Amino acid sequence: TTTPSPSDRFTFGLWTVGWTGNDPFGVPTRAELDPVEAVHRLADLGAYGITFHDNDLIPFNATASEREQILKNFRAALAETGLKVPMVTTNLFSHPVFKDGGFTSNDRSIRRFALRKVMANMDLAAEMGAETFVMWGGREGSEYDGSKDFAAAYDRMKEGVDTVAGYVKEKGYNLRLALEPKPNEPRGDIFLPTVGHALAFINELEHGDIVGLNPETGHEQMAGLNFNHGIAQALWAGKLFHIDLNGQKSIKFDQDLVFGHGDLTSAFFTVDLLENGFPNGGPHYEGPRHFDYKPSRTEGYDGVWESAKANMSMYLLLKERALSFREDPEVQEALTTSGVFELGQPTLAAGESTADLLADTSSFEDFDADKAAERSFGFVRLNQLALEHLMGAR
Ligand code: 3MF
Ligand code: MG
Ligand code: MG
Ligand code: MG
Repeated sequence: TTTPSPSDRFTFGLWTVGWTGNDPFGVPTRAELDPVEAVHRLADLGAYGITFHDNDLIPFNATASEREQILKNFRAALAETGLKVPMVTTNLFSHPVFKDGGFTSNDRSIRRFALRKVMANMDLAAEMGAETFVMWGGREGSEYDGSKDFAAAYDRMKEGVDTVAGYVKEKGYNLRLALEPKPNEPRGDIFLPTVGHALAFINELEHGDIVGLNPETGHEQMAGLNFNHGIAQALWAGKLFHIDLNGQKSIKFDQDLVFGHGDLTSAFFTVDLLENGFPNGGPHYEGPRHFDYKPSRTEGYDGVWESAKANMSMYLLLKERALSFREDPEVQEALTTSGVFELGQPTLAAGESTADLLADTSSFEDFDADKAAERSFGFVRLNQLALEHLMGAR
């Protein structure tokens, strides 16, 4: 079935369906969307939750009483629909004060303001029952290599993330932080440009135990990288805390297309990994299926809701296709022929030492490399089977 229900755990950013279509070359093409309406519409479509940046909901300059009124209406809509808020994130990129970044701005007073803005938003996230707190540092970066001390920038990034992660622990909040890598846009080059960079950074943190990743399909693809390699490494490292699913067609600006409307074959294998896990077992993704896309600015609100539906339909169709792929006995046989299950076997025997390996002449002295090189792995046949399942031909 391609009819979504809350048990599918689909979530949407308020800024996705709420994007009014402004881009660097044009003004909005749609009217503002009331967050209360967004909650109702998404709930009607079968979504599980909604996520937001502080300023998607509460304007930057809102007074305390305006803030209370907005939150009151939003909470009432959540209560009425049962929609959850599993993730909250902070806008450290729209206001001009952040034009040189938040945690890594060259201006110390701006860095202190950014920390306070994030901490205030963590209080809200905890109150909303969110479990994940995403941090996308879109303005943390540079256009000119001489404009910043890169080592100091990473010191300040570490200081910032450790400070707010330490705050979560002090407060006893049930929140984990998820860093979202992106190679560029809006900055010419953004710090922590890929999943790999972010994983290495987390290893340097004091509070890295509660810091993981929120990789986005299009962001890895903008860097020419394979999204599935990225999320697999994050999962393997126990760091896939959250995910931003969308569509991107090759290396260009951040398109934020509907999930599956970019590289469809890659999307098939994303869903296969999220739903079916690794062929040899291992860590499984447990979080929400979060869409971070933009309804094209050619669309009116009819098209906005069609596109929201399309994300969930694409996911469910791909899930159905991925299950049929894994269940096909011919595929299982092809996986075996291709050695996919052999890779799950440790290279050394249990307890085998390097001395034992050296003593095993079959591993080297008597190993016939030319003979082993004759093996045909059958990867093309395996991929053809995947594509036939993807196209519904099987
Ligand atoms: C930008 C993004 C961001 C992040 C968000 C955190 C505006 O390309 O992807 O969306 O996803 O800030 O969730
Ligand atoms: Mg993005
Ligand atoms: Mg994107
Ligand atoms: Mg994103």
